[in-house]
Amino acid sequence: MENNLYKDEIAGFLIENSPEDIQNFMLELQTLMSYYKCAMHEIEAKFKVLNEQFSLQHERNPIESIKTRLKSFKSIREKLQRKGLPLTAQSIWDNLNDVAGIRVVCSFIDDIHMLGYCLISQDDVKLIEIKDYIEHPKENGYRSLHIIVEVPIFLCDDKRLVRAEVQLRTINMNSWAKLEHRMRYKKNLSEDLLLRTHDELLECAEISNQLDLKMQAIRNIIEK
Ligand code: 0O2
Repeated sequence: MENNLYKDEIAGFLIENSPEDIQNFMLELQTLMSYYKCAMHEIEAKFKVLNEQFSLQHERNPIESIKTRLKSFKSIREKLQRKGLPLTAQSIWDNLNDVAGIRVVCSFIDDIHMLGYCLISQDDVKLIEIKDYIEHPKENGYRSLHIIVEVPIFLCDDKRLVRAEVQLRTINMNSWAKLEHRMRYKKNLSEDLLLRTHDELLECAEISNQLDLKMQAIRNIIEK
């Protein structure tokens, strides 16, 4: 893990704190982040195994790509602030479920729920929460399956249970979300611009969903 992770951001933000406090916070944060990083590796490995096994049995890979990310310090700070919670390592550990993020992009809609189910059925994975934005898309058209899980990571002399957010999407859902994220999500756009782009983006999400459903139907025909 990089020693300088978040260093400048933290020093800039905790400007009124003593150098010792900042140093301690950074050390705690670094330990925490290394746990989150290990949890991401564990979960990524689980999906790679599932992909491998599925390709042996069905001669195709259900996973197009897997990406992992640690939440940025800015994002952590803003989320805690929004929830009225203190910015401490303990508070991050207790309250945030998405510091470790794993995004799994799947070939077909059915693969999403199949892979999600396989993950939460594993006996070292504890399901914390599911948000199914595929069954229930967000009002802007955002679709993805979000699963918060807790997995063990094994250290030399200890074991930690670490929470992480898994996002499962199709290629089309991912393209839409990436572009919407770049253009609109959490951007300070004017009310007018938000209004003017809302319906267009929603329409794009619907078209993208139609494509997913058609592709799924074609695959079902081929596999019968
Ligand atoms: P980033 O930059 O992707 O890391 P909660 O955790 O329940 O308090 P939260 O965080 O809104 O509330 O949870 P939710 O609904 O599970 O959404 C978390 C993540 O889903 C976001 O992460 C995005 O990655 C993605 N997401 C949710 N809604 C949208 C959306 O409308 N458009 C796009 N493009 N992505 C979305 P972060 O941490 O907010 O941002």
